[in-house]
Amino acid sequence: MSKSDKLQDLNSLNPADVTICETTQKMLAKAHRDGVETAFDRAANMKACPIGEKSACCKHCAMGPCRLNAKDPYSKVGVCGATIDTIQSRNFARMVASGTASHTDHGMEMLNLFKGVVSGHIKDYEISDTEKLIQVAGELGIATEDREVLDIARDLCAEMEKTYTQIEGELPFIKRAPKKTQEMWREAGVVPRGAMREIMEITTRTHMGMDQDHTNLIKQINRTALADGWGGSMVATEIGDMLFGTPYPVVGEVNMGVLKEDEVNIIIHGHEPNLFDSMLASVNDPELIAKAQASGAKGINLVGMCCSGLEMLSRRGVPHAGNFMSTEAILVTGAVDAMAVDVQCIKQGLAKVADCYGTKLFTTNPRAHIEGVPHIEFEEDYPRECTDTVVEMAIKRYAGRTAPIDIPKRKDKGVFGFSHEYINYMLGGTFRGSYTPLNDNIINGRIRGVAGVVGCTNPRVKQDYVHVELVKELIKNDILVVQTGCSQISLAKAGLLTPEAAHLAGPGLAEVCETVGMPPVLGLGACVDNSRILTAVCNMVAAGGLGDSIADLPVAGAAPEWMSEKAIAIGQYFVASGVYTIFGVTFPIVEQTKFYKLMFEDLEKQGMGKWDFAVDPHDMAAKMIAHIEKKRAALGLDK
Ligand code: XCC
Ligand code: SF4
Repeated sequence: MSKSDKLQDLNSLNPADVTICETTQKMLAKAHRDGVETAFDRAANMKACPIGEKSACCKHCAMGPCRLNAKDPYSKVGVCGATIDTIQSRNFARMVASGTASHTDHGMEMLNLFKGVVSGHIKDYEISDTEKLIQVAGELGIATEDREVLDIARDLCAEMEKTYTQIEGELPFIKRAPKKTQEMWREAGVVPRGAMREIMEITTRTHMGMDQDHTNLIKQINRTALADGWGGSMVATEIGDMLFGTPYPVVGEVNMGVLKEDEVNIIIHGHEPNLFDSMLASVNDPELIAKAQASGAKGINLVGMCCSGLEMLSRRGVPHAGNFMSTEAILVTGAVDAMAVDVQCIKQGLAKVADCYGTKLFTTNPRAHIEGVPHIEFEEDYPRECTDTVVEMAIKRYAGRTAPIDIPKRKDKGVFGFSHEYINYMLGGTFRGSYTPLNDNIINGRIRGVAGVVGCTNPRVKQDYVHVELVKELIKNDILVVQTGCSQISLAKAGLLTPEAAHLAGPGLAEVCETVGMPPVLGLGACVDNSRILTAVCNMVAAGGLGDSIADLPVAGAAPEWMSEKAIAIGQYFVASGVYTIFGVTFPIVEQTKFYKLMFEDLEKQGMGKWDFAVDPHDMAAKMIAHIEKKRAALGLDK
């Protein structure tokens, strides 16, 4: 294709059709003028495969690959005889395996870091929340009275390590769930032992010629997913809090306007908070600041993107430049001097865009290199070696900036950092024994229920649009919304993470928000912090008056623009924990199959939640509201 053909092709995509994010629109238009392609263009040019989209194909062995008919799913079987239900459940299982592996691997890295800090050989980080450490240790049955913090911490490391390595028994954090939920899991045979074991077992059970009954495989799907939510993710969140501090509300700025034309701009994009924390130390180093100034910059401006950015926004108020579908677009500003990435959700396409605009892109994690992108390994024993180098390279790029700079001016403010502890404090007081204000307000109907709206953005739907419309509709109907991940940035850009947004809420929720001074939409952090939602629902059950298992609560979850396997694992652990969960975009199971019915209807009969699907945000809201009202009726509220 010649350059002019390519420009023509790029210009056929109208930015306003693919995103409601004003700054991303501007940068996409600029990218087109510059002849630069992004994932939005590629999505438009790559039609999703209709068979793969519905998960109606299998390539688990060389007798295939086998393609079944997604329109007439029982008309064919694979060469081995595998039915549509076997093929779909195996594919789904592998998505859960990969998603769970991602969060548990992240959690295990956090545990290794924590172990290094506790043993004293890692010196660049320290325990910053001992209160949390003692509380979690106590919860896991570790003696805490009259003991040194480091002693308790050593026992806590050993206990939390079981999350990964235990071969028999139950994951430590299973204890946190309501008794009835735990019993339901035991009865269904889905209590995870250790994440490594579950991921190993699910991988073998999906090999050719293994588990070919979706009603049996679902048990391992649930067990693996639960090892994510109540295992890897929960450990990552809790250790993150112990090391970097438990979040409490902080005002932060989001959107591309957080870049500064006259400063050295550095973006950290990824998932592990340690890289970001060390980068924060580097950019505050007087020597490096002096170097930046010597090169003509006013200073060094550090901003986040995606999940580690959310952790740092929640804990330290570090500005956040945008969510997953803005990571290429932001490079088009020409203002990003360096972007350092670690793990997960790093598009390979970033390399080319960075190259076009002279941004120095670095990978830092041994598990995630990108071909052709320089790698500066981040080592926890000497973290500053990596982060200082990135800063130096960014300063160099600043000094030699050649590309014209075009930073969209828009910045939005929001309140972030609602940990489950803070939600308790704000809306709970003492949550054991008598009802809390949160439960009271749900019981009296001022708040109808709670919805978690989380997850990615995806170029197959208009970026941010589904998130924003859905959340607006929910709060208008007096449903309190809690958020994690990229979704939270969508809503922050729309201004809904501010107390002033209370006027968009229904009268009941608005009254509660105004009394407490809180936004109707609460940002809880990164995707691993979905575990905070699990803990919050446990607290709601413990506070009383709303039934005795998670499945009894008037709550619902949604990932309206999901794209990753991690999102599928998260959805599955919410379903297995008792939460109605609805996804948008597309769903990787053919309707009218037995596996679909199992996921969308039958799990609920076992005391779990269930899956649902809708593309349109208003349909999605209506379904979530209907579910919440159904649960209210079952609890005998509003009589
Ligand atoms: Fe990735 Fe965590 Fe999805 Fe965002 S929400 S696109 S998984 S960065 Ni987690
Ligand atoms: Fe085909 Fe069966 Fe092999 Fe899958 S496992 S590719 S369905 S023959």
